[in-house]
Amino acid sequence: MNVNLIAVPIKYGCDRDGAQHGPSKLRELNMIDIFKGNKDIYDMGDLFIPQISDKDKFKWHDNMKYLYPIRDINTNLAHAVYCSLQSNCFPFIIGGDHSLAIGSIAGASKYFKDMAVIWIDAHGDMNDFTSSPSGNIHGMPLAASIGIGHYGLTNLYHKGPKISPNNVYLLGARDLDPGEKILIEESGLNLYGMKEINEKGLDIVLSEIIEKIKASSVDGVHLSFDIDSLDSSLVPGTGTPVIGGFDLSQTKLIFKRLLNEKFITSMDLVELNPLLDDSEESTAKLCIDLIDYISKLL
Ligand code: DIR
Ligand code: MN
Ligand code: MN
Ligand code: MN
Repeated sequence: MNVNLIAVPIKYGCDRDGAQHGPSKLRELNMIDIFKGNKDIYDMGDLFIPQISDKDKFKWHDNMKYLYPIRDINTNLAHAVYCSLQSNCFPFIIGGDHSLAIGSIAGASKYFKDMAVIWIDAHGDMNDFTSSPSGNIHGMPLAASIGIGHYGLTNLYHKGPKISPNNVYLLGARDLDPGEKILIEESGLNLYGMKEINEKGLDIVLSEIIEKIKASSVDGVHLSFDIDSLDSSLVPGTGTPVIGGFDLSQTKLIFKRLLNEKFITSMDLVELNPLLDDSEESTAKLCIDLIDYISKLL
């Protein structure tokens, strides 16, 4: 399978300077050559991100920062992902912040009849503009994809909900906002929080997810990977690190088990912030290590 690398240097969803430099840092550390060592890839370049002044962040909504720029960027991303799938390629989207998953999922869900999403994250990303404590849209993409939130995001690229909550698997969550917990509960999505993973064992949880997906009628699976799902000690270079996350071998186990099934049809890797990274650039290097590992399995 040929990979389409689509880089999205966006920070508007996290409202934190540095997230826009994720793609350039990974390019500097030879991401493309590492991909090429494992797969045939087309580097589709960086998606265009317009410059918006800080002062304008609430111009479009009073609790959603940079709403219309994020909507427009994601509409373009959605089309890039859709075109990539149409040409029988695997879209691999590099962030940038997690708001870009709205576009990835909008594009992929137009191509597939019925799609599952595996969301690996310390957070739920299930806020809407009423529950969000921050106004940051990177805390809202999963909600938007199932049809909760502002119409500008829920109707992005094609009308209506992109995925159904019973086809959503949220893995690794350990920092949920109060309103977000209610939305998760009401939606009925499949939640595998860190507490449950530690009790049951990751391998067993992964088997459960794999069985459920295989038993469902989906024809595509999007994997959305937020690097803050890893333990905070391993990812200083991300905007919202949380203790009690996956270690490196657990992370690799997740990719190995899921990618070995050959049902994953697109993926995101998001939330690297090189400006927050340590002097060894350990978070960026960890991303490179994961990209090498993942691309061997695609
Ligand atoms: C928080 C943080 N729940 C918010 N979300 C993050 O702002 O909505 N998601 N960091 O990855
Ligand atoms: Mn996230
Ligand atoms: Mn569809
Ligand atoms: Mn997160």
